[in-house]
Amino acid sequence: MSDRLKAMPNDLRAFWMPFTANRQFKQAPRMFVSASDMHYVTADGRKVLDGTAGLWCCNAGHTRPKITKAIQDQAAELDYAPAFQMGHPAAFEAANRLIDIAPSGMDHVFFTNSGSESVETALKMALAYHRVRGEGQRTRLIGRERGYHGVNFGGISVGGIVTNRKMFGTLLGGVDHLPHTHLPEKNAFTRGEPEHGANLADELERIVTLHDASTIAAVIVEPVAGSTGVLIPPKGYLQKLRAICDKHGILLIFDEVITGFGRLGTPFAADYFGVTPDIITTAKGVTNGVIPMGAVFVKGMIHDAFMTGPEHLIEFFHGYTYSANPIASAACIGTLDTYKDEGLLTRGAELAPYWEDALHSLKGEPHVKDIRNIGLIGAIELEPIAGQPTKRAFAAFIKAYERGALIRTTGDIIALSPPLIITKGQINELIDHIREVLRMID
Ligand code: PXG
Ligand code: PLP
Repeated sequence: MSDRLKAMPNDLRAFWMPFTANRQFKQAPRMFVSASDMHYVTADGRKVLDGTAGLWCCNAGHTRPKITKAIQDQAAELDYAPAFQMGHPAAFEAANRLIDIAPSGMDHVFFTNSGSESVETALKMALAYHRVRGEGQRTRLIGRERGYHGVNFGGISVGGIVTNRKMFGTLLGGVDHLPHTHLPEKNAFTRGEPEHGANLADELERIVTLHDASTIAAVIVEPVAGSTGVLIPPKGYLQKLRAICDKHGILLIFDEVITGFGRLGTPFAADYFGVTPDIITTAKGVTNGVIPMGAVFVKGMIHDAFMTGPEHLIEFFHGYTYSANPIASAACIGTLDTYKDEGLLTRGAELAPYWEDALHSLKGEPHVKDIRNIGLIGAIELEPIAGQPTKRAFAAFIKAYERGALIRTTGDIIALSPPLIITKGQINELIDHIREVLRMID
């Protein structure tokens, strides 16, 4: 990298940063200038252990050679090709490689550029699917409280995060929400899937009764809710959702933007829970976070329902300028090669018991009121400072960064999702940083 890009910029005003306290950041900027494997390097030359795989996306760690080379080679060979009515080989190769690792039956892929776009794509597919089959009255979409499905209008409508919704008008109509499954009184400090709460899936029956099944197109949930603090589904809950959807002809969409690509120790959360949805939305890990790309996986029956009518007509009026961009497609292939070479899609399963013990060793440390874990995901929920929610966890984030560990906080919850290449020694290091931080903060 050029020295110019490694230097601190002299003016931070122009860039309006996403999901950031801009004024606070610009007073004391935290800047990464390089990265490799499990570490970032800051502008002042410190190494920071990555406890969050960037933003849950760098599952293979940083600046991995096969991915870098794939991108470099592709950029020099074919930089861009029109995405509509034209193709290029890497796009088809990437799609084929993706369905090889997808749950059986998910045999077509639609490319997008982010998780948010994958969600919009899946919701539109669900509506159009019913319409092409002659059930165009199925227009309702069901999401869940505390769900995160990106930031576009469909996603925030089915999503359940108040701050992401309240400023933006009336959103999509015809949306209803399941209750979230977070029951701390009953399930605090559970290791893995909690015992209590499967009955919350029955709320879907209530919603179906209220609106009538014939009006409902799809249910969308994260198998494990990530953004709102790692809410793990109660045992049997997802199976129940699947059964209710089947009973009423409703499509089930799993939003696997975080859980996809090995995060739970299986390729997808659908594999982990043994529940196959009709559509899976992904992004992040599809290219190891290196180049924007998302992928929506669909069952054959959905794809095939569109493949009727005159063959010269476009079947699905949807797509992005950068759907299956050549460089993103190459990054995807390089990423899947890396996952395969290093067994990363299942490595989480080997590490999960060690990870679980390390996380739960924080029980009893100051402020800790719950600890949750599944695969290589963890959450440490802190008691908020009275009247100042989020402040305690944010203080932990800053202290951890200063000590040399990147963690992520949402509300007063510390969320962890390290790259799947983490070693046991690095797990200890990460947890020890957090232990020290918890003892330091107010
Ligand atoms: N669905 C789910 C389940 C997600 O977790 C999105 C959709 C949107 O993806 P894009 O690529 O449009 O950001 C996400 C993204 C966090 C955090 O710290 C989580 C996400 C993004 C950034 C931060 O919890 N999830
Ligand atoms: N806005 C305008 C004016 C456009 O011409 C286009 C695409 O051609 C878009 C938005 C959509 O952009 P994208 O395909 O990158 O999502």
